[in-house]
Amino acid sequence: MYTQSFNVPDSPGLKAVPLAPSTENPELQAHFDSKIDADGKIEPQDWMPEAYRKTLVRQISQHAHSEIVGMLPEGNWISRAPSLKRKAILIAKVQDEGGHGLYLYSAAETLGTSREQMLDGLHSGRAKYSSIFNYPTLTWADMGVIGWLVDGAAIMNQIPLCRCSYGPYARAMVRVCKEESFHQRQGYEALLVMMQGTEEQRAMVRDAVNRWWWKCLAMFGPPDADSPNSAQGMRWGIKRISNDDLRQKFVDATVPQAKVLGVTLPDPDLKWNEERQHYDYGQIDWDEFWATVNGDGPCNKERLATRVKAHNDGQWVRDAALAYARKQQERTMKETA
Ligand code: FAQ
Repeated sequence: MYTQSFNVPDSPGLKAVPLAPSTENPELQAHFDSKIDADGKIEPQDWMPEAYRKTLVRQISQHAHSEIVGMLPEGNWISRAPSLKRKAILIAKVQDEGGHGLYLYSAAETLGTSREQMLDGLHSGRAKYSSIFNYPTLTWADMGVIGWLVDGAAIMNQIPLCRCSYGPYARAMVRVCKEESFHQRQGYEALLVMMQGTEEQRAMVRDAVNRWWWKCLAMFGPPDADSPNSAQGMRWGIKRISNDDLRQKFVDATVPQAKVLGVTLPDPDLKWNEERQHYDYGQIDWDEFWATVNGDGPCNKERLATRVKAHNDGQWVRDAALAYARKQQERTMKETA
């Protein structure tokens, strides 16, 4: 549904930033720059500027945290799914999100940061994760809407990341996007079924769409003009399409889907602009977005406390796995001695 060709042109406006001159090693820097300019891939063993490494660790670890915190709003509904079929689908989806977190932590580890460091950043509240997971899931219709809109927005943002300049991140994203595509379709299908059901079910879907629509538009990040990381991220080939351009693509793709579903998106300013060949849409509440990103959303505290508890409760599993690995290593060393 959201498939974008991998050769969609990059956002033009943000590519003009010159590469920052390196004080580290001009020769290696020149080699790095030429690889980026030729749209090549940077691999873990390659030299890279420290700022590039830091930016990637920031973005990939935030992305990983989003995937695992993102398991929580839907995880809450596994025990309340309306049928065995829906329960099996939801369990599979939530497990997939956990898997995405693991690929992404592994990709970030190739940049020299440890999983412990990243998790410490999350658990202490220093690291960010996507704003969208700080909202509550009030009814079963929220499961469908998360699949349709949240996964839909995630795919729109992540397809260009399959072409990201850092090899391990780009490769991880290919599989992630395939799985997100299934997530999006299962959500949309669940909503289609509800819309063909009772009036009560239709009302539930409309209410969920109304609550999630604007939050999903904010997922793409601040407007380009207020996005401190975009220009450099685009120059390095990490980001390929700007926050605003992705948001617009999402709106354009979603409006026809809403029509098929039979729901109205909660925006009186949403209308087709013949001249721009895009939908115009209304103002996003950026104050609410920043309050949520900075820890004051409706569920921030609950989400973080749940993650910290899960981590602490799992300590014995990590201890046991390490003890087992040590034992295996000692045995191998004895056998080879
Ligand atoms: N929430 O300068 P920019 C999913 C922060 S995965 C929180 O534009 P950048 C799957 C940003 O980090 C969803 N913070 O930053 C799923 C930066 O702060 P910093 C996650 C946000 O990096 C579905 C500051 O604002 N996807 O949904 C948000 O160039 C269902 C300034 O922003 C990814 O992480 C936000 N929405 O662009 C799972 C994709 N937006 O770090 C379960 C990878 C911005 O300077 C269930 N990430 N900020 O302190 C990206 O593509 C980029 O990092 C952006 C932000 C586009 C998110």
